[in-house]
Amino acid sequence: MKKNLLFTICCAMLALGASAQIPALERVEPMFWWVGMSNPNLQLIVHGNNIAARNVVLNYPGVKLKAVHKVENSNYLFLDLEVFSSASPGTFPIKFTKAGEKALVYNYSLKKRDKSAGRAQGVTSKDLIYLIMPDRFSNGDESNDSFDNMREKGINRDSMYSRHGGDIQGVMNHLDYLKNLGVTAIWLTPEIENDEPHASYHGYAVTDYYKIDPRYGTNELYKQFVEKCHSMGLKVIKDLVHNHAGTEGYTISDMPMKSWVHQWPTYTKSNFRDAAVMDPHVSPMDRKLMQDGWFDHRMADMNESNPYVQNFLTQNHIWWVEYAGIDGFRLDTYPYNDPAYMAKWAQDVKAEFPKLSIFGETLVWSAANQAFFTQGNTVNRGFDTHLPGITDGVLKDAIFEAINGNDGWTDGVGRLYSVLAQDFLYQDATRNTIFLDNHDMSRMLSVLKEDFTKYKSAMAMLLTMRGVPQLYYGDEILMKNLSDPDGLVREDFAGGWKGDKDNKFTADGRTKRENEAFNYVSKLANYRKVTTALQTGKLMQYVPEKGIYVYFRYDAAKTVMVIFNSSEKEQTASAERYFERIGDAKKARNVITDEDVDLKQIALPAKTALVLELLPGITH
Ligand SMILES: [Ca+2]
Ligand SMILES: [Ca+2]
Repeated sequence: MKKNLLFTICCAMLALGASAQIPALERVEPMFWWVGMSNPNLQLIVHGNNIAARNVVLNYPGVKLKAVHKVENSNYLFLDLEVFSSASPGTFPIKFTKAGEKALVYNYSLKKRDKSAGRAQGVTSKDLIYLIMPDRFSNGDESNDSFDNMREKGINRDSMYSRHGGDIQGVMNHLDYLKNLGVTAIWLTPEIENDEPHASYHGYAVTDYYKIDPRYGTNELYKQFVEKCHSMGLKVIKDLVHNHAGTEGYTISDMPMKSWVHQWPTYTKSNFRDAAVMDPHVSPMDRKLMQDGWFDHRMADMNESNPYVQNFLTQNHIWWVEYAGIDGFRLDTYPYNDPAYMAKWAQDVKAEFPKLSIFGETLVWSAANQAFFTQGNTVNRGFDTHLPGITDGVLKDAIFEAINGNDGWTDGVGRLYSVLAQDFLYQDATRNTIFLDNHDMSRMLSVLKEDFTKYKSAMAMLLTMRGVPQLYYGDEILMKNLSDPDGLVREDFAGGWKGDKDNKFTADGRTKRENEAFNYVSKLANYRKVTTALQTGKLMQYVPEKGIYVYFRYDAAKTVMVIFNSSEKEQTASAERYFERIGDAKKARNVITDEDVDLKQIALPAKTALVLELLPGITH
């Protein structure tokens, strides 16, 4: 999430008390739960008109109502339950009683956990992630394009700020395409309800934490999507936003208590300076502004030190994993959150789902800044974040610098070499998600000035480097544009809508150049899929010389050499210098062309990266 992507519409500071009349019992969340979770405690949030004036009655074997909390706003009750492992799955009434009035009843269900293999299996460096903005990928169901009871109505594909009609069904219709490309995991930008009046398509202003946006589908369809992905060997990552919530959600428009969100006398935005989180010389006010300032007028900053907020968010996230079986979480705007809460959150989630993978968005400017947020770095902090990985934007910039820049101590390939040397900062850099672009930044092809050779070199590095590689939808068919504004990098995938002139999902609908790009990415991605050296192998890199940069990925099974000529001229390289990894190999196979390459004389066209699998040497 980038700070400048939204309309900024003034709104007064939030106060308690909704203007609109709410039903006597509007909702109970989580709306159901499971028996046998590792944490037996469950806190229900109950919203209803003056619900606090009622008593709560709950009788079910194995479930104890430990406490009923009344808070500032009488439209809320918080119920602390303990669900013992002895409880049987089933449904029981929770009664809200008041003398002289009919009791209100919510039938609460405790379900049996689904422990089938393949659920919540984690996304690792063995995977290749494909990031999709669902509104802009494919419209698989025209009947859900617009709803009269939602604030933003209609679709308009000519406007980059409007909804375009893409949905979960559209993604489901193209899983074969993704599978063929070599993708193994799908990350959708938030598909949760965003019932905001403007630019709601991006999904980062949640208004209902427990509901897939009807314009994307239903909760049931989302679950089916995950199950279908799993049946095809694909994993699913869910995008979570802890830091802020859309101002139209019920917990914001009718807050339980003033301290639900960070309150300021007048609208106060974040200073967007992650350095203030880690700076030993920091001004306390600067740090407060960074963490407690608002991201946008329409995105209320959650007060994550409030225990009710903590329970509300954490339980919601656990609910989605157990409900749908998703495999990983991407955490939006990670540095803006309360660090202590996020550490606790990660531990609570991992206690329930040990294999689930988690990576945090850290749009920061140095490896040290990124590494600060990761697991195992306790310097100057006194606690561990328990965050396994981050989005490695620093490596992205270094790859672009290696390709676009000129070789120097810290420029050109020298930058990439230095940034990788800084992996000592991480407990395990292979847990970082690596990428060349996403929905918040310029598309890679445009950053590389639409140079096709550079495009291939960048893709070669992305798919052979340490970490969990992530593609952004359409990069494989040469979608382009600079992110100015964001909408330009969120264009529709051609062929995703009925009646589209071109269908880039098929080879016939792509140009020759687009097919060349697709085939290049697909060949490397599918090679990566069967090459453990690229997934979990070690990395060894060499000091660049004459603008030539070389690294190896290797394990007991294979050695893959990546050699990149960053200069503007063709060069010839000999592999002798790399004897530690070459051993007695004389030849290698070019993974893209399948041609044999003589390692004594490797021809390197300008700005080209070769991916070479070493062929075993002949021993006498
Ligand atoms: Ca639709
Ligand atoms: Ca915050």
